[in-house]
Amino acid sequence: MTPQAAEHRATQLPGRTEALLALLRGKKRMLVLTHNNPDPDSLGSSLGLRYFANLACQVESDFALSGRILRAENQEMVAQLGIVMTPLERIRPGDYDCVALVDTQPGFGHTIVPPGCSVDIVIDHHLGDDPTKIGNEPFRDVRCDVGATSSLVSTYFREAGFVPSCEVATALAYGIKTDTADLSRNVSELDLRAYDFLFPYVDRQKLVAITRPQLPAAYFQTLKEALHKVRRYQHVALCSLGQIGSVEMVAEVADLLLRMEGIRAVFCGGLVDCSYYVSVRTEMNGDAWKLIADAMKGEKGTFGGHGSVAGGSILLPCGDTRTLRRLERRLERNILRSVGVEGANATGLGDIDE
Ligand SMILES: [Mn+2]
Repeated sequence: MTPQAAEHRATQLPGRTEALLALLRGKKRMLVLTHNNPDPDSLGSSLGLRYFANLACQVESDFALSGRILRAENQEMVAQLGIVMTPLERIRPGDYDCVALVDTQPGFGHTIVPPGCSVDIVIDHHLGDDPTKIGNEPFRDVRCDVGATSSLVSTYFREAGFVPSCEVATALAYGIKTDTADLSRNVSELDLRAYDFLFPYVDRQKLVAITRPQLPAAYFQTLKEALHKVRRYQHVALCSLGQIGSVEMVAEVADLLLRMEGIRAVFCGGLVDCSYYVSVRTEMNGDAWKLIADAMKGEKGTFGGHGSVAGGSILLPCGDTRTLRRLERRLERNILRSVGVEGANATGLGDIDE
């Protein structure tokens, strides 16, 4: 459909898509921001929003990267789909007349909005650590019952009658897949409909390449060390990794442990530089947010989550091993109390030494 035709149809569009188009019309250059160390959902939704804004309203855009692209899958996604990113420190806010934040919100701890940027667009599905704080950005589409921000962005395409490119469709579909564990967790009607809409345009070869990338030998070494530190308390698995080299190991170990028979909640943490990162996974009523809130009570940290997945971080004085050990013990105690297995005996995964 031509932009003129879309404009003509705009009065019939459902409210949010229409409001987004109205805001984008007349804008020239948009800056898209997301959280630090973007995950597939934030990469997918930012690519999708940029393509949508260009197709619908000829808005040019840049995507600012803060932090790094961590998991091998995410790096493969960037390579396969040609996702172009500008390091945040090279961004000049004065170059943009529109700022969008996807898969996170202003004020969230793992999110940097450069000084001088006022945010026009927020598209997200997370509950923040203070649900009473609600922003008043000109366009705000925050739906916590939806599994992925990529589903919200796909819905704008569908409702406005635009077709995503195969790269954009693949990115959005992979964003939905990862945030909903292949449409099995945190999944709503809107996610299913978005995935159905995207699927005919998805490059399935690229999608498979992204899902199963090659891994360096060092990855398996780190994984081996991490598995040594796993402790089981009935249906709960804890893994306090201490100091680690790569932050992605925290979430990867958490994902892996939730697949262990009999395990229904996982808490994994590790220190990288001066930040202690935590990941929570649960199948107990799907409320990872409550578990991480309980675990981090009293700590000076930030966290967020939805459904069965949550994550957070706590700043620590650098190089202080005793403070690190104490923090790990406090977090473990809190989580065991929260899931009701306080006082249970711990067992390791077991090997010939134990
Ligand atoms: Mn997400």
